[in-house]
Amino acid sequence: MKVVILSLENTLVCFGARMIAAALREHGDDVSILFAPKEFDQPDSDDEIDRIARWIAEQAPDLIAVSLMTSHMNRIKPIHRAIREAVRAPVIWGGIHPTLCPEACIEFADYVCVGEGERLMIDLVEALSGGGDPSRIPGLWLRRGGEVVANPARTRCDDLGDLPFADHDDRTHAILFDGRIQPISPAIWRSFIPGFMDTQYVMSTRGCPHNCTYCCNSALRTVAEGPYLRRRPPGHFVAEMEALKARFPDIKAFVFMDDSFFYGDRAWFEAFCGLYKSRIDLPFFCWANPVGVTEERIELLADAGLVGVHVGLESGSVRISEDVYRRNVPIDRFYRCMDILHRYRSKIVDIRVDVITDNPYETEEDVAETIRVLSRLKKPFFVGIVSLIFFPRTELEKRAIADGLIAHADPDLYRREFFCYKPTYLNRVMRSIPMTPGWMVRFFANNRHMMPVRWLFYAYYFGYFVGVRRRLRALRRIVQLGIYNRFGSRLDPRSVVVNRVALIDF
Ligand code: B12
Ligand code: SF4
Repeated sequence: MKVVILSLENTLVCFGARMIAAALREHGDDVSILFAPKEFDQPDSDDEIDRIARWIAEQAPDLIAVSLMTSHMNRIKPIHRAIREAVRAPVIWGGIHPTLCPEACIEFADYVCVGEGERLMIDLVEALSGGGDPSRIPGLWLRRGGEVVANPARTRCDDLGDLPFADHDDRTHAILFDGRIQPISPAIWRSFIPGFMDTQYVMSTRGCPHNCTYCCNSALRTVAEGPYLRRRPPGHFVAEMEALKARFPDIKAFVFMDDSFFYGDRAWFEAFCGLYKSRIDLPFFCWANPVGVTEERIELLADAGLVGVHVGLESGSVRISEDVYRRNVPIDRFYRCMDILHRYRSKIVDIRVDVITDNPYETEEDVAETIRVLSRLKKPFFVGIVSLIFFPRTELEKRAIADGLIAHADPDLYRREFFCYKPTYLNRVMRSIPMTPGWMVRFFANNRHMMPVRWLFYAYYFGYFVGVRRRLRALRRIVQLGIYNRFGSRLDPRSVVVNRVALIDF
């Protein structure tokens, strides 16, 4: 069967679309992926929408599959209308948003996939091509006459080692880039990678051992039966990277996108690190919840090539962390995690602490407390600030609806970019932390009610921090990126990574 998959994500990572493509390809289907990456503030022009619909029609698909996050809902509607006008093939929507809000998606699509899609898509393709009846496929929602059929969820796949590797066959992929649909050239690929370093993204797990209220894991774990937290065998995970390295010889680093890479027994880490060192031997980055970061794990991973860890603090206020986010990360565990990472500073060059801001449950004092916690950390480190979005079906969304703060599925909530936090005084103080002495940060936060202190901070912030310093860094970035682009394939991966990290500007 001919299947066209459409992805609207703003990068080319797109694990969901690539996993569906890989499963169908293994099943013997003819699959193409169309990537249509855009930022939220870049609407699609009529011409672009028309090109997407025409390109899909030219492939003469038997089935059209669209992968969606909540934030893509505003973009997909006009595109979907145009596809409907151009092609008669049925349309299935899947991904995190259709999984969490199938009732909203079945108003548009013929089929909606709730949960993991690899096996469901094979069942659907078999039913559609063999004249079978798709109406009993577990996890599938569909419309029959005027009725919606909502099949019970499908049990999660419990052996990730059985799944094929994500699809990277660029010959069957196309991209909407510069207003037209074209093949993915190395130059286009690079323009989607921050810092222009050749990086590939992979995941060893599905699920997360934690259950923070603002995160989709709090909702996802309830949508299907079967084990929630699963990990690929080390050999399967490393073999995928080996295949990627062979296919993209210029790769300089891997990014492990696992929700929380740091969990599980020592045996997994030992086996993984041994294989990774001997077969891949490239720098890698990952994400961590502080409670999973132990000296034992860091020692093994740093030796295997770990160069960057993004640690979730989210809030330094005990009230917000415990009562609102239910993070179960005591502040002393966070400090211990940061101390461990700093002990491996010679190897781990990129330490980033993520915090959530713009939370209506937070008082100014809560934000100031987060700033104080960050101001006490040893430098250098970066702060990644994200603006709280109440994603649908999360525990925090339910609480905010009950408290009358928001309405469920308000499209305006999802139009916002994660990283565009409000330009408040305290958010700016937070942003300045990596480059500002701790005592000065605390002075600005503690005396925030005194006007002269605010003026002093703004003079420092706009004059030096975003003014002179920013321009100097921009200049340095232009020079270094020029060097990477010209000589990148000949440079040592670790030195590229270290230099690239120095260019990150939070
Ligand atoms: C890796 C990751 C990324 C990566 C890659 C995303 C990707 N899709 O590959 C990057 C860094 C690019 C990314 C970006 C963003 N992300 Co993100 N990301 C994740 C993360 C950690 C894992 C997702 C993943 O790839 N899982 C593995 C794959 C295989 O699973 P999957 O995508 O769910 O796909 C399966 C099913 O959903 C289904 N499926 C998927 N597509 C389709 C299509 C069809 C037709 C079918 C049948 C089935 C199907 O089958 C797949 C295989 O089983 C999740 C957290 C999580 N636990 O899900 C957050 C998460 C998805 N991200 C989130 C967000 C908010 C974002 C951003 C919007 C943040 C921002 N910058 O503002 C951006 C997207 C920006 C944009 N404009 O597109 C939210 C989404 C919330 C929501 N309700 O939409 C999540 C859930 C994290 C959270 N806050 O809770 N993300
Ligand atoms: S640790 Fe991170 S990924 Fe896991 S539930 Fe909490 S926020 Fe989500």
